[in-house]
Amino acid sequence: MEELKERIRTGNAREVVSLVGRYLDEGREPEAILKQAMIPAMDEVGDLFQRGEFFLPEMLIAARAMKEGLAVLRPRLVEAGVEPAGRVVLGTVQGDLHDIGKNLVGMALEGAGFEVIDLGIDIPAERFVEAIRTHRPLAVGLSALLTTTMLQMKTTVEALDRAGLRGTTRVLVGGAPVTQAFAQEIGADFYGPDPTAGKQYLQGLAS
Ligand code: B1M
Repeated sequence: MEELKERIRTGNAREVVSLVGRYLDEGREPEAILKQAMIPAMDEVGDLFQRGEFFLPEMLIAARAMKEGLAVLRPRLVEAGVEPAGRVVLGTVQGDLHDIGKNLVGMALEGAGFEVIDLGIDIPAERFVEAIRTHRPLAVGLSALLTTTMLQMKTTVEALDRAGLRGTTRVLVGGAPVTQAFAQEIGADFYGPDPTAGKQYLQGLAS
């Protein structure tokens, strides 16, 4: 599976799709393809990014290759009854249209075997509440890129509190203006400075 890992690391989506298809045709277990090649490859990409050895474009093309490979693999995982690592609702808060960071977080989580329900951008607190009631996720991830909209994270946390959802759903926050101190101040459960940190936190919750 080294070849597949390498193609994900280098972001060669076409080759990733073709290798995943070939491995499946050869009768390899979908779960083994995911857990022995695809997840470790994305873990490595996340580590390289955290260490400053990979930059945004490299991470983006690796994540895209992973996503395309997962699209081929997912139906076979479902057929084989492989359960996701956990479910996460994700979104950029109300008033905020930035989604590049959020999408990276979503891809890192999918790459780690989580089911991601991505609500998109400009999401009001009530829609997060609604989605949590519907999907019963392990956690909700809130992203904000503006100093003005990060205040919507507080509004959202308060709405989750009022709806009585904090006992079952943890709140993960991230985005350029967000800090550990801010996360604490608004009562979020975790501040993720990057997708890998967020993913590791959720892996800890899921295990
Ligand atoms: Co905007 N913008 N923008 N913009 N934009 C910034 C954020 C800004 C810093 C630029 C600047 O002035 N230097 C500034 C904010 C200033 C502030 O609030 N203090 C700004 C502004 C002012 C604006 C507008 C108001 C501009 C205007 O219209 N006058 C406007 C606002 C629109 C709105 O949201 N209502 C606006 C619009 C836009 C575009 C639409 C043009 C575009 C967004 C396109 C898109 O996202 N699809 C855009 C962009 C691209 C940027 C910059 C250039 C890049 C943002 C980005 O994608 N970074 C940005 C300046 C900059 O950062 N250099 C800027 C890359 C991304 C991977 O990083 O999102 O931080 P980031 O995600 C990181 C981590 O933060 C973390 O993981 C990622 C990888 O490490 N992370 C999480 C993110 N979310 C997480 C969630 C987690 C965990 C980790 O858990 C849930």
